[in-house]
Amino acid sequence: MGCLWAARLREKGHSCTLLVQSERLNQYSKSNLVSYTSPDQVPSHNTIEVKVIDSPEQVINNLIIATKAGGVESVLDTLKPWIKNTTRILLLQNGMGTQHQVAQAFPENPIWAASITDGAWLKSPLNVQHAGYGQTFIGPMTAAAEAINDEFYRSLQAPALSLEPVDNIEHKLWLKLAINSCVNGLTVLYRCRNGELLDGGEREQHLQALCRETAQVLQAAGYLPEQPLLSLVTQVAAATGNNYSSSYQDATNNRPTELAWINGVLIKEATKYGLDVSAHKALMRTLNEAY
Ligand code: KPL
Repeated sequence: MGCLWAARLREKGHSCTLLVQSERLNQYSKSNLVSYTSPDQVPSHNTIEVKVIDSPEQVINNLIIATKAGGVESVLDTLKPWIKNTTRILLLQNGMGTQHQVAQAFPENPIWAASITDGAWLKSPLNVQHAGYGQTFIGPMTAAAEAINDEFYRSLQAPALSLEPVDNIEHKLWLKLAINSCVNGLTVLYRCRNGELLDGGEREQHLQALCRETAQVLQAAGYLPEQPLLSLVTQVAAATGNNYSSSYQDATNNRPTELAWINGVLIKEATKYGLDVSAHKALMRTLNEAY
């Protein structure tokens, strides 16, 4: 996602520095070209500055954190000397938890969270394939963000990213979490594409069981969507049928998944309301043992 955003922001003419872990720096070519291929296979290339994360060398004015949820804390620890109270921080993580942690840790900063449905994958370092156009909802997490919301939103526009400001990002994050909690873990369990969960058999029944539990939690938390959750999840699995979910990609590339911030958060929320989420618990147990 970081590469997708960097490529699109550069295309718009924004200056942009990619901060990466030192051990990954040698993967990037000396030309520092970021390549983007649109969903309809139109390529574009832009130069980009790449630096090691612990040496941005100057105070950061605008920071987009595009790591997985599990990486946010250490990124902020590393970058702390370069963050001032006015640094604008945009969080792109899946799931829930990190957004509130960051807002608590930097209460004076303008902080926004995004909920993203674009599909993207890296063909190679700095070479991103935009797999499917999606929607990005962006909403403020702190009062300082609310105060400059319109200006921030206007400055972010970039080609091929469909951005929409929302007042209640929490609602969007919960809805995305709900969909991901039903789809992502199952694609890891059955080692399949999103669409292959709709098999009219065991996988689909498993999906339905997760959806039933998730819908109860959404209802208790006050975030039930207008459309029944099962039909929404089925629609997303079908529309992204050829994609491998982000959790599947993480698991098969031996990276930690974000399921603790997705199903883990759902299970914690269910406990608050005394709701039975045994299908989610069983799924997490199986995956934690397997991965
Ligand atoms: O958001 C996704 C993800 O993979 O994390 C879905 C909607 C499941 C699309 O792949």
